[in-house]
Amino acid sequence: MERIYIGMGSNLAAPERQLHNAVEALAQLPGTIVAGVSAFYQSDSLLPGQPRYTNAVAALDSSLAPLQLLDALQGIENDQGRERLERWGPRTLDLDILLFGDRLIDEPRLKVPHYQLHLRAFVLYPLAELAPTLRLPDGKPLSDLLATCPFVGLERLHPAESHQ
Ligand code: ROI
Repeated sequence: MERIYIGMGSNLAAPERQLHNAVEALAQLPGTIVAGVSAFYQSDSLLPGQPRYTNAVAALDSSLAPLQLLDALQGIENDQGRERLERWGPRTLDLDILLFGDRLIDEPRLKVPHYQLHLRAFVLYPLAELAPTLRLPDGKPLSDLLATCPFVGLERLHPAESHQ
């Protein structure tokens, strides 16, 4: 079993519902346990002209291999109606592998740690809720990344609003 962190995002078709359904689907994956889910956070899209996003992070303990997990995540995205019309387009569900144990993965389909992890407040703050003392595979503490990525424009939803 390895500890894996998944970034989840949605900005279409009832985003909070999409994230809930995603957590349920993650819990059904073979050899996988959902060890925790952060609060949900809303923020403007990094690209103008899109609806606001709801984001969260899930912690998994899984015996799936990285590409098996990637395939499974893409299956969940597709099951929840994801249409790949344009890169960076609005989406019902985005599931990204942020961290996979201490692994460094550099394959055409999968780069881990996620290449924009350090830039995205909507990933770092929910991740820190689940794992405040986490270190990245290079030994850098997550708290260093938080220090250079201000909590700006993020709205943390009350758990009652998130977990409906
Ligand atoms: N913006 C926010 N706030 N959250 C996302 O998950 C997100 N995902 C994207 C782009 C369009 C870059 N912007 C985002 O892919």
